[in-house]
Amino acid sequence: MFIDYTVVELLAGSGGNGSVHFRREKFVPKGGPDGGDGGRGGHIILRADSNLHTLQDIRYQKKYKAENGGSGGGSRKTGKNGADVYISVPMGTIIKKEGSNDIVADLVENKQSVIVCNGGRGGKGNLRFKSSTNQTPRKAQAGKVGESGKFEIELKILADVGLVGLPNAGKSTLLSKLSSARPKIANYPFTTLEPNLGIVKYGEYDSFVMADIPGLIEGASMGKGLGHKFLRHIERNKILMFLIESQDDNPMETFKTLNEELLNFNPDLALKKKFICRTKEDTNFELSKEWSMFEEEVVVISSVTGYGLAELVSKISNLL
Ligand SMILES: Nc1nc2c(ncn2[C@@H]2O[C@H](COP(=O)(O)OP(=O)(O)OP(=O)(O)O)[C@@H](O)[C@H]2O)c(=O)[nH]1
Ligand SMILES: [Mg+2]
Repeated sequence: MFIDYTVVELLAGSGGNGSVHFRREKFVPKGGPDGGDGGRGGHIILRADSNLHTLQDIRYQKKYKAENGGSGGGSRKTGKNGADVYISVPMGTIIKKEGSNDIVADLVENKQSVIVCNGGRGGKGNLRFKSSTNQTPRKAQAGKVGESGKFEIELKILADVGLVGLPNAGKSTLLSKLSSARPKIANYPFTTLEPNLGIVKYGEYDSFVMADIPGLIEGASMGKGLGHKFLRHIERNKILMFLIESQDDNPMETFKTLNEELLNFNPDLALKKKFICRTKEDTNFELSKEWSMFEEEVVVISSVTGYGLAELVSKISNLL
């Protein structure tokens, strides 16, 4: 299952208490203070893992608590630090404080990590309170409470190219032709129910990431069809590619519909590089490469015959 949103409660560990203790040895009649500091509470840390692609693994665990720090002891013994808790998430994960738009962290690189809740500091032991005027301090500090709170964890896919189109436009078929991804393909609308990612290799060593998003229909940004739930996943694509079938009688209208849904969702999407890809060329040979009524550039392809695919890949690589 593709899970891209969850809310969790995070509690870092509290610091251990400092110790009040005096040195007692047989032949040292008046040993001074030797109480050690408490240990730090465990942090809660989120870490990006390139092997993960959804928040599936963390959807059931709603609460995470890190260990408390140990108390300080006699003989200047410092308490043990509480163990940190690591939560692994996919790249593209954003963390916000619940109900606020302030982004605590945005994990975009593999192994990037961030402390979301800091463990509490350990309290100072009485050894630290010794001074010229107070040789026998009987006070120590309590450990600080760890940070805690409710956080929204949201995944916004990071892809180079996002495929946008009406249901059945041929998005998944294209992705399966260009990458090793194997999304479900069928001749009915809404075959794709969750985003699929594929890596498109070209040249000797180069590649880019393509995201196949469920089909959009008019009203998607208002919640119609499946579209709106997934629109957030094109916000961070570098290029948007609009797929429109060759048999479409009114491609201009289709383009406008798709574009409006995107802009209703997020006006900033207007700033993205975009171009149009007429699909299923094999079903309408009238379409020539040069033909265009759009301001945007147009590429014509057929995923069945392979027509135009090499040109499409080089176009995308040039744009990137
Ligand atoms: N003739 C022909 N058929 C194609 C081509 N590309 C896709 N199709 C067919 O079009 C239908 C829809 O293809 P999909 O790739 O599932 O379309 P989609 O855009 O992913 O559809 P949704 O996931 O429902 O939004 C399938 O029956 C495909 O076999 C093409 O280049 N030529
Ligand atoms: Mg599909």
